[in-house]
Amino acid sequence: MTSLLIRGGTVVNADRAFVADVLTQDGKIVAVGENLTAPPGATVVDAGGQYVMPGGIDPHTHMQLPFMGTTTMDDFFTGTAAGMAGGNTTIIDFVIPNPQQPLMEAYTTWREWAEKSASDYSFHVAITWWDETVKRDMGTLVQQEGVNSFKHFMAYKNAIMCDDETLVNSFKRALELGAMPTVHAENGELVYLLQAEVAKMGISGPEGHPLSRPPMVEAEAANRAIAIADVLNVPIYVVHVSCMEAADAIARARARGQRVYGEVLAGHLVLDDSVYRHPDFATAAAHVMSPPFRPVGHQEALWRGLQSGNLHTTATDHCTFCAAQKAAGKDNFAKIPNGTGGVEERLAVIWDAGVNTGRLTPSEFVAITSANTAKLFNIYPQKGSVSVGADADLVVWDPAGTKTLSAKTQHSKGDFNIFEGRTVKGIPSHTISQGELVFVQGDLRAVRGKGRYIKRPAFSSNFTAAALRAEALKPTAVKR
Ligand code: URQ
Ligand code: ZN
Ligand code: ZN
Repeated sequence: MTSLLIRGGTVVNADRAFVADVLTQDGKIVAVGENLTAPPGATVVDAGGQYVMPGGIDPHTHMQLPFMGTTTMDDFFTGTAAGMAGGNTTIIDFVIPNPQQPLMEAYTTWREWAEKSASDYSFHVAITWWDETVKRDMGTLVQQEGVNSFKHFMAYKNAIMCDDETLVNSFKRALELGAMPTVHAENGELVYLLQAEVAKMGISGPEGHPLSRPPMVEAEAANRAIAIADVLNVPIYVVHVSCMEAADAIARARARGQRVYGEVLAGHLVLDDSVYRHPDFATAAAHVMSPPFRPVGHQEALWRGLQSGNLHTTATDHCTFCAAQKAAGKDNFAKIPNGTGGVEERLAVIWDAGVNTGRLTPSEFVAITSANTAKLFNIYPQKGSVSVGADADLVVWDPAGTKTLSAKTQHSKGDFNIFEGRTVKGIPSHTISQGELVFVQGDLRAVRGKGRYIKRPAFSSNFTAAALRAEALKPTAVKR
């Protein structure tokens, strides 16, 4: 039996913080309380002066993703290992079928790739095309494979973009199944046209990237996806909300009582679009991701969205390409593989910029880095909570510890760090995954293949109620 006692810390859950010891046995939390006794042979961690929080859950990563003619630098082992070095203990990644590829075939491929994961993982499945077999496979994925979320890329025309017909059919199917539709909200037709327009202006460098994807390109798609979800009466989760216009669209819908949820990337909270005007191509290209980092002002709107409860989770969209890969777009910014890293840095960046500045309490930090994701994707309190019966996925957080973030010291296989040079105060001293110490004072002890696939049950009650309400609201035939 593997026992671990975390002694003398302050436990922080999304609802409250309190002084307590935490005892885990065989990968589960078995006791949370004061003055717990360590069973014989138990490992004891001194958490004095530190916080004991649920391990981070990153709901948006792309490990080993084939994209834009290449494949990301981090695979499921290196990416999850890097996450654990930063206090992250679960990722929700993406199965992204090619158009016309059977969903179950893509799902099987990604499951095989993820076998090497060091920490627990789960999958959203992207809907990149539509026919009756897609509808059938969505049912199989929900009812047999524990998938309860389906992603829709409204951008990336001529690749994985889905049109309104696919959005409508898939959202409706998600409601039937009790699954959450999620969207990458950018109008791919506008992006395609603007990329050509910017190129015609003679702009080929990375500074062209944000010019081809202004905030309104995101806001239009967010509003459209929210409206479709409203008409169909299905909840919706908007990934990487990057601008005030999209955040406002979510806030307006929520004010009308619509179930809309928003995700924010750590990068969008602290970086701005000046990165694209860096004179060095490699540096500017390293920041090319979509939606782009925005002009100063949008960052504060995102923080306020998190503080107000109109935005709910944080993620990284960890999708790392090295300089040689990014150089594919040397003469045409539209060819620069889109993606940046962050799975190791998310918690420390958000603690430093959020809690240390007073924007967030420690409990709000736990909510937006772990608990809310667990709740929205139906794995709470197995994940996202320091409570008896929950998985022993924990991070011991040293609020006085400091670190300067750098590609030189990161564990990701990427060769760039979008937080390069940022000194943060508040870092993990210990990460515990499945009750095992996997990161101790800088020593990463990730084990290849130790991670488990986490099934996420379909929602039943609230979705069913929504479906019933939609039925009840159907206009009855006028009796003449
Ligand atoms: O769009 C995404 O989320 C994937 C393809 C990662 N790349 C990115 O730029 N966000
Ligand atoms: Zn995206
Ligand atoms: Zn993504």
